[in-house]
Parts: sequence; C-alpha cells; structure tokens
Amino acid sequence: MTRDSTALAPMANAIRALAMDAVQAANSGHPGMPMGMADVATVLWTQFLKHDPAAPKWSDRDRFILSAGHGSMLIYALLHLTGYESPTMEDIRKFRQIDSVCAGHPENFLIPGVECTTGPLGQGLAMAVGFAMAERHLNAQFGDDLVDHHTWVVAGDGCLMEGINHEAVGLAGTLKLGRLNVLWDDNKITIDGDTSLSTTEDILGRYTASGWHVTSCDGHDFADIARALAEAKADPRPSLVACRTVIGKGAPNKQGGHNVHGSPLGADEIAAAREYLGWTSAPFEIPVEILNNWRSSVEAGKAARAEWEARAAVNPQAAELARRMAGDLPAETGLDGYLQSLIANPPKVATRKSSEMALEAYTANVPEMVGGSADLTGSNNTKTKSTAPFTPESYDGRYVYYGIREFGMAAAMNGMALHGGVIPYGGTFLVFSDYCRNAVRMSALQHVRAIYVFTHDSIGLGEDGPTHQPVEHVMSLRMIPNLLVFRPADAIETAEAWALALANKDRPSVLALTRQNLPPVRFDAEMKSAKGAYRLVSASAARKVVLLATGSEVEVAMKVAAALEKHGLGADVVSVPCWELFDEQDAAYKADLLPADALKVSIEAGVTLGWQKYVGDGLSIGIDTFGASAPIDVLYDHFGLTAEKIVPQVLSRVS
Ligand SMILES: Cc1ncc(C[n+]2csc(CCOP(=O)(O)OP(=O)(O)O)c2C)c(N)n1
Ligand SMILES: [Mg+2]
Repeated sequence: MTRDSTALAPMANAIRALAMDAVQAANSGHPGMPMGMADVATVLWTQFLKHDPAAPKWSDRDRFILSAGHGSMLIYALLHLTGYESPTMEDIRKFRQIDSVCAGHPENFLIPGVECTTGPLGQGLAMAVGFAMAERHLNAQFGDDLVDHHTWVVAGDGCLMEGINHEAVGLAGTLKLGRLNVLWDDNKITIDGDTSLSTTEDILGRYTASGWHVTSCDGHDFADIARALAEAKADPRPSLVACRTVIGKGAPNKQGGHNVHGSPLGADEIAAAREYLGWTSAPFEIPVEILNNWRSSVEAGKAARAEWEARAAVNPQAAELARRMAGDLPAETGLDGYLQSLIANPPKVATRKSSEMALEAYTANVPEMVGGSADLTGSNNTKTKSTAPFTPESYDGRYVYYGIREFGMAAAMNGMALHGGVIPYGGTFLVFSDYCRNAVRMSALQHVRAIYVFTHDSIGLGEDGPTHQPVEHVMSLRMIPNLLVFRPADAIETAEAWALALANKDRPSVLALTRQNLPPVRFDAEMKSAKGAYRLVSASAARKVVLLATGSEVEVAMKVAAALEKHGLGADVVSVPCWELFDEQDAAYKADLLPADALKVSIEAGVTLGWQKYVGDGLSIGIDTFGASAPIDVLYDHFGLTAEKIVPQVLSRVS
C-alpha cells in the first residue's frame, strides 16, 4: 500500500522519538543511525517487507537483517510499532538494562523477529547472503508456493568497509542472489568523523563490478525511496541501494555530525528535536493515530500469510518443509548402518577421510545438509556423491564452492542455519579458522547448528610447515563458550562426532581432523563420544597413571600405556574427543575417569595451556612453540610426541 508523506513522516518520527528517548533513558546507545534511516525503514516496513507480527517464525516471511547492529533501536521500534508481541514498550523503556530483551545490540535469541545477532560490522550483511542462499535452495526444492521471499538488509558505511564485505559481495554476485537487497545508510559518517578520512572507494562501482544491481535514492524522500526499493526488488541481481541520509536526522543542532553516532542527544537537543519534528508526545508515548497507521501497515503481510497457509494445507511437501524448518533430523540418519560397516571392516584412514565416509552416509539420508569448502574441497574431504554443486542454474544443489573466503563462508553458514531448513557444514584448514573466528564465535552466541570441518589439525600435516600447522587453535576454539570442539581419534569417533554435531541443534561444532592416517582404536558402536571423554584402555597392572589424549595422539598414548605396563605401572588411556561434553558430565563420572590417586598425563599436539584443569599438577605433553617443516615422523620425534620421549618423563614422576 502506498502512503503519502503526510502519513509516513509522523510514522518515521515515531521511530526517531523512541530512539532518542530510549538512548537518553539508558544514558548510552546509538541514536544517529535509527534517526537517519527512519524514513527508509518506514517505507520498507510499510510497503515492501512481507511479514506478519502475529507469526514471527512464519517460514515464508521476508527476512530483515539490521547489519548495522549498533542502530538496534531501529529494529526494536519497528517490531513494537508494527505490533509484535516483543519488545513491549516496557522493554524499550529499559533499553540496554539487564532485564530487558532490548539489549545494546539486537540478539536473535532474545526477540523473535530479530533474525540474527548483529553488531560486529559486516557480518549481518554476510549472514544475509546465507539467508538468501537458503531461500533460493529451499525454493528450488519446495517450489514458489511454499518458499518465495526476500532478504532485506540495512547496512552502514562500516558494514561496507569491512574486509568480509568483499567476500560476501563476491559470493552473492557469483551466485546471482537476486532476492538479496541491501539498503546502505549512505550518511558519509563513521565514529571518527567524515568517511573521507578513511575511504575514497567507489562503492557502487565495486558492487557493479561484482555483478550487483546498484541504485541510489534520497533517503529522506519517501517517493524516491519507494522507487529505488521497487527497482531493487524487481532486478534479478542482488541489489545495493545507496540511501543518501543525514545521520541523526531530526536533531537540529547535531544531525549530520559524528557525535550523534553513539551518544545520547542530551535533554536540550531532545527538546529541540521534538520542536523540529513537531513531536509533542511524552517519551515512550505514541499517538493513537500514528500507532494505528503502523498497525494497519501489516495487513498485506497478514493476507500473504493466510494465502500461504491455504497453499501449505494442500501441499504434499509442506510437512517435510516444516520438519526441516523445525530443525528436527529425519528418523533415519544413516548412522547405525555406517557404524556397523566400520566395525566389520575397521579402516586405517585419516580422520578427514573418515569424515568424508561419515558424510557420504549422512548426506545421503539428511537432505537438509548443505556442504562446502573455502577452496579446499579435495583436502577437507567435504564433497559427497549426494551433494551436487549449488549454482545459479541449480539452487537445489547442496555443495557450495565458497572460494577462498573463510569468513564469508562461516557467516553465510550462520545465515543459512538461522534462516532454517538447512544444516550447513563447511571446511578449511584448521590454521585458517582464525580467518573466520568471529563468525564461529557468532555461531556459538546465536545458538546455531553450523558445523565446521577444520582439517590438517596439527604438525601432523608435515612439510607445509608452521604457517599451516595449527598449534594454539584447538585450545583457543575450546575457549569459545557454547561451541563443541571435537578432535576424534579414528573413524568411529569421527562418525560419533558427526552424529553429535547434527544432534546438537542449538549449538555449533568444530571437527578438528587429521591429514595423516590413524589406526582404528574403537571397535564398538556405543556412542562413547557423547560423554566427551571415556576410558578407552583400562590398566592391567595396578593403576598409577591415567593418560588423556585426543585425536592423533590417542595412538601415542596407547603406546605409552603399553610401555608403562612393561615397567609394571598400570596406565589407563582416556580418549577425550570433546572437552565441552565431558565438562557436562556429573562429578562421579569425572572422578572415575580422573582418579585423585593417579598421575594424570595429557598428550595433544598443541599448546598445553588448559590441560591443567584435568591433569592438575600432573604432566602435559604438547607443543608450546610453532611447528616446523619436515616429514611427519621427524616432527613427532622432534617435538617429543613419541612413546620413547614421553615414557621416561612419566617414569620420573611415578617411581
Ligand atoms: C567489526 C567491528 N569493528 C568495530 C566496531 C565498532 N563500531 C561500531 S559502529 C562503528 C562505526 C560504523 O560506522 P557506520 O557503519 O557508518 O555507522 P554510523 O556511524 O553511520 O551509524 C564502529 C567502528 C564494530 N561494531 N564492529
Ligand atoms: Mg555511516
């Protein structure tokens, strides 16, 4: 429905009033961006965005991503004004306080309708690429009747300046994601001042060169905004709309300057803004007529949902779409049959290879799995027979060639997982997890099931040397809350890690996998990795030592245990494929595995800092320096990760 500016201007001013008053009440926050983008957001939400506040999780809604997350009051105001149950005006009054869902930056787990957590600049837009990928993928699989929506993004100068923007824009252009529309808050201001201080980039030129459609508008002219958004929506390419705006628009003495970016306006300027805007209501009060206009703006969205419900009711594929959107796995995942095949024929393979074997089984049975790699497909072993390439010509494909874009890949994976209906997994070398680390952190913060396949997990990769040899990475990933980090020891543990990663629908997982072959150490299907750590070998002689090891060093620990037994010292071997799951076990289970009367020794080809929480004042064998370039056997000996080098150290502590 098109409205003229006599109705729209007061509606936009309601956003401005809420933003300035909430920031003032909190005495912190960012009024500039919501005030500057209020007009654009009003046009988008009243004339373009397909949504129904009564059903914030309706799967065919348009997705709105506030990539410029510091402008959180913009989305809180929009959700409230259009009639979402959350946030309430009470929540908005308590903006940025501990008991309010209106956190400083929007959090997907606090408010339905906040599609993703934003604040780390650039990532919202990069996640939006994943949302748009998921939409096209599900559209290809389920058809226009069930899946047919757009992804709208509000991004600032910062989102476009970040390095990840280049990755996201390149990927979206290549994949021709025409349902993705980015509204750039082109206010020429960042925190430090005018954007000319730091950039002279031809942004429209860059986007055009990347295969995008670009257009511009006066971000304070409702008709011009509507014209540009309609153009963006119609164009088959992803679109960038440069919305020329004035930051803090409506604050007469401060608008257009960088000081309005992130500080309360102050009582005097708020009074001046009220006068300038003709806004006479008290703080947190919206005149009935304006509120009614906002509430009635969603009629088209409500009608669209009713039509969708009617179509879904008679669509035989609707139940399968609902299952995938709910994140529930199919009854048969392929795990049992695959485990039995391993037990019948235990392979000596690298865990990256056994991951591929597990993926062959799982991807054949779990159609929502969409894989990919940042240009290391043959090394990460992420491609399976069931996963055809995802291309502009065949969006139903399930394998994404992300290119050398680790950060863009991880953010897109987050977007796909948040969109729902897709379980994304993606690979790179573990050492390059640093390139995408903040997106991994955002997976964990947002409680999404993104599965990272990080191969070449230690000096065991050999000759490529220290640039490629992770040392601190496994431990540093363990430091991220709510992230499962698996380092499996053989094919069975790898199959278990995949099963657990898939089953944990509210948190991400990392699989750290070897390049080198590993002998089988497990010959049963008891899902022992579910407890994070378990006794793999029990001492024969009286137990004096407990060896804890992960991944490739489980084999080493077994050799150490055998040598200690020859000295008459009983030694357990405890495999620890996942710290986080072990930490969730009860005290009795932990005490049984880590008895107080035994010397505890950890063995892992990485930094030792951290293992003390399990070994206490025992021994931690690892690598606290960078690695080196040499064949693997030379490296394991050089860095002291052999039974020959470890046994004397243990003996010196127990004799
Ligand atoms: C990755 C990242 N780096 C730095 C910041 C801190 N920060 C928040 S907003 C901002 C300036 C962003 O400028 P712009 O996007 O133009 O927003 P505007 O000032 O126009 O609202 C910065 C540097 C951040 N949130 N994320
Ligand atoms: Mg700006």
